[in-house]
Amino acid sequence: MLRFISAGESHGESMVGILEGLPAGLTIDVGFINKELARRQLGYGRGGRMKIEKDAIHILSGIKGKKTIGSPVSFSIKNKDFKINVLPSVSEPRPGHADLSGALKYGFTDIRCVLERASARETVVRVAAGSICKILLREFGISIKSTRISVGGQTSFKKIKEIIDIAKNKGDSLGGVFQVQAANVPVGLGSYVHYDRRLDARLASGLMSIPAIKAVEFGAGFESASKLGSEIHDVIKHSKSKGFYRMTNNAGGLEGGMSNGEIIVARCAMKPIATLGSPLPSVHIKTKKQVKASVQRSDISAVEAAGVIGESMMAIVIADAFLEKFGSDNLKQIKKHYKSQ
Ligand code: EPS
Repeated sequence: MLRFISAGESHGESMVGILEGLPAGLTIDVGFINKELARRQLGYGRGGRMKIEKDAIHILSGIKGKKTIGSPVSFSIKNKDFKINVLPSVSEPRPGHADLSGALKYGFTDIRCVLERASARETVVRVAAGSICKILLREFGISIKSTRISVGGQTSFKKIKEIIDIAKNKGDSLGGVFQVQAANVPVGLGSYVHYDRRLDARLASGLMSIPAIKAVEFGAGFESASKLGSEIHDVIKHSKSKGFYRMTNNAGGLEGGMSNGEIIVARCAMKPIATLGSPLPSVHIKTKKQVKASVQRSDISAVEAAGVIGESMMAIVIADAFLEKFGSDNLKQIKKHYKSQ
């Protein structure tokens, strides 16, 4: 079993991760991890923080030379904007953010205690862990990529830039839709026997856990609900070169909670970022008087970055399911198991 845990506050000293359950003998390419971290920082509409940070992984354990040794891989990513102890307290919860529910849950009157951890800065750790999982998966030809489908309902980059600029000038924000897909995933990852072993459920959970994601669908997803069975189910074929395959991929590579050998396709809907330059009405956490929500430095839109994070969550979940099926303690053995399928 692959386990992953993160720690760190947005303006704390460092973001930290532990990835446990990797086989021994995997060569870790730090340059690749840093490139993936840089991809998470990109996209039109990002805020000032991305100009401050140049995220880079510092591996602390689990690797000797360049290879994994089976022990937990722990790592940190420094926050250049480390200033948590001098930042002012926050009393005006932002609608759409973790601010209010988080403060009520933990009994805080300073919302900063919530927003520091609820920040999307945490996703830098997911991308670091996800890129390590991608390194494992590419040993078996599995590749994962993402595409921005739309921002604020627009699909052309020209229009997207325009509406992001307008939103920025108005002190507003935008969400969007991105797609994540995994190619060359072998048949039978996940399982139909229990709810918590289903690959679709595990992928949905991983993707839904990305901050601001409000919907996840696979393949034809919501559209399939209005179709006939004969229109939507992917006809099965067989050829000598391809083996079993499907004529279409409305199932998004997932049937019965398992990978079916086709490309796994997920789409995620991201709500607009909760911090607004022209804030919505809110209520002061102590006085209970009507106020404007707090304004924190933030992105206007971050759909492309969310796509990179989606790739990472998909990589972590698929790597876990892959190790379940072919797993063992070292890469050589896994390759033997994989070949013998
Ligand atoms: C982010 C870091 C944050 C925000 C943004 C994404 O840093 P700061 O709060 O210092 O600007 O830019 O986070 C949010 C949108 C959020 O709601 O917290 C990052 O590293 O991606």
